[in-house]
Amino acid sequence: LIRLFLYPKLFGLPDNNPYGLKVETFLRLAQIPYHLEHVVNVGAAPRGQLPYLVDGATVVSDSNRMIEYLSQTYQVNLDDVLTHEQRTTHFLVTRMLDSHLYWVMSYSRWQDPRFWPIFKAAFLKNFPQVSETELDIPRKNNIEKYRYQGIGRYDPAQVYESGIDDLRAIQSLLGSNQYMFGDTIHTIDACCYGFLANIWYFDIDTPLKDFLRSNPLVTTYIERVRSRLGY
Ligand SMILES: N[C@@H](CCC(=O)N[C@@H](CS)C(=O)NCC(=O)O)C(=O)O
Repeated sequence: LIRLFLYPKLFGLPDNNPYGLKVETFLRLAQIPYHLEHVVNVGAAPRGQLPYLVDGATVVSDSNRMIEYLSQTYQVNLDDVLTHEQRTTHFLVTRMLDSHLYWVMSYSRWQDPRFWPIFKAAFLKNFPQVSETELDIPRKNNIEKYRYQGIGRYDPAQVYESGIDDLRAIQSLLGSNQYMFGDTIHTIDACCYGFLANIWYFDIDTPLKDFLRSNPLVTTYIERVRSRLGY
């Protein structure tokens, strides 16, 4: 059985981390059996990052490489009919979410003093193995990362505006479709869900969540994807 190593559950989601939730959602949509291993210690992870998966003797890290591996190994046909243009859109959307929106979401949880206490309390409640002081270590590291990445040098309002730009792009591509590419679900929807669900189902009213709240076509889309996942 495939073992997926990921961060802890939160607010009813199998992972509070968008990369892990993306892969978990893909596994569900592809109906590939798996076992979840929730951890916070990244010591055993390739490159010291979660998520990663172990399938027999094979270890795969990086959410997109994992999805590629699973698609090929288990002959997943979710994306068989996509056009070249749709495949390019998938690539660009995934890049935007992974390399930009991720930082804004992470900043809202770990750095923003309005939301950090709520995130911390929820995290500690769900994962009591971790102490409050232990959680201060990733916080400090993350704040340092935001500074080096650059996001930490902007005003909070500017940070959120740049994340809302990403959400607006998703909203625009989705339009009134059922799923990103029309009436049928594809891997891109697992990728979007990993991020959007981690905003929408969090009991933390960040400006990102406020934006989603004012866009019912997007929130209905998130609920529609979730309704296929069985939790
Ligand atoms: N490109 C990777 C990104 C994974 C990643 O950034 N993981 C971060 C948390 S969101 C991590 O585990 N960081 C641990 C650390 O840096 O100590 C993917 O798509 O899976």
